[in-house]
Amino acid sequence: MKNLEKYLEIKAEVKEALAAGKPVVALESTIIAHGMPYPQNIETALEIEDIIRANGAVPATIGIIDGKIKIGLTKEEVEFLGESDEIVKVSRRDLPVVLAEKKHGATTVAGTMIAADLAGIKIFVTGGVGGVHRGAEKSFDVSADLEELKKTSVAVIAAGAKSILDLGLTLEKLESFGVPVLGYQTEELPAFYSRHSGFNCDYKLESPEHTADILKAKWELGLEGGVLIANPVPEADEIEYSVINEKIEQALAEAEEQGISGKKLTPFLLDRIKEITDGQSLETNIALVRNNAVVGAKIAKAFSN
Ligand code: PSU
Ligand code: MN
Repeated sequence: MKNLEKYLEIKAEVKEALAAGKPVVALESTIIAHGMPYPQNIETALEIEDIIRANGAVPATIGIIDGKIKIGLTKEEVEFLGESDEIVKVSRRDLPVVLAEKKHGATTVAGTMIAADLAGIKIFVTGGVGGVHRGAEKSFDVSADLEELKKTSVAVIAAGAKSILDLGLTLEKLESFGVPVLGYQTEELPAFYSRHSGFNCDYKLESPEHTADILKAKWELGLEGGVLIANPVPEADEIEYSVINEKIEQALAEAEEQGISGKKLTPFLLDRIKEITDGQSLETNIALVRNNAVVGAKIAKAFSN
């Protein structure tokens, strides 16, 4: 690729691991800048890196500083993205502008998949992916994350999709796009805060090795595109679907009243749900990301063998 170094900087530790074929796990930064409040955003981001390390892989948190995509942020850079109000939420359409104008950016699932793929990282851990929003038949609000899963060959480990989305329509889109939705030791699609959604995954993953075999089969065949690995929140940390659904409906109604749409919608909903649940949704969010980090590191290890 032409001039890649102009736009991309890989941290030494990550570069060495990639060169040696060691397991590396990509992490996103929208969750830091726009998905969680300060200071839990920074604490969680740093803790997740430690969890990845403790499970035998090298973490690469991805973000944009001064118009450069950083594959592996320093602690100071994570803190900066978590503290500043000047961070652009960067999906595919935002990337060229933020790089050319030398701005700071936090990458979404789509933005992080693009960057990870450019760096040669195949395994990516996050909390939740974007999808088809409820009411999308009117608003047309479908996350660019889904289009990215269609074309970019990175495996995304998430706790399913949040019920701020229309899960049924999200699954239909992923099916059309040829994206396997794989339940990690579950048949049911988890719904982020809750382990249950009433929808099924396409297939059940038994182990990290089983997962790695499927990823290899897909990409060695040249079947381009991502895979969604849905890993349910631990039972002790879940919020029952019926309980959280009521809060979500309240937050959605407020968003509509206030005319909130586009890239602001997901952060608004996350923040309101946290307030409405007295912080309980944030606790659950942190717990599920931790759990995804453990599973993601194990999958990265199996995949690199
Ligand atoms: N879901 C969460 N937390 C998040 C996001 C989603 O529970 O922080 C972020 C991710 O970065 C995801 C993005 O890629 O929101 C989707 O935004 P949108 O719906 O605007 O595409
Ligand atoms: Mn959207």
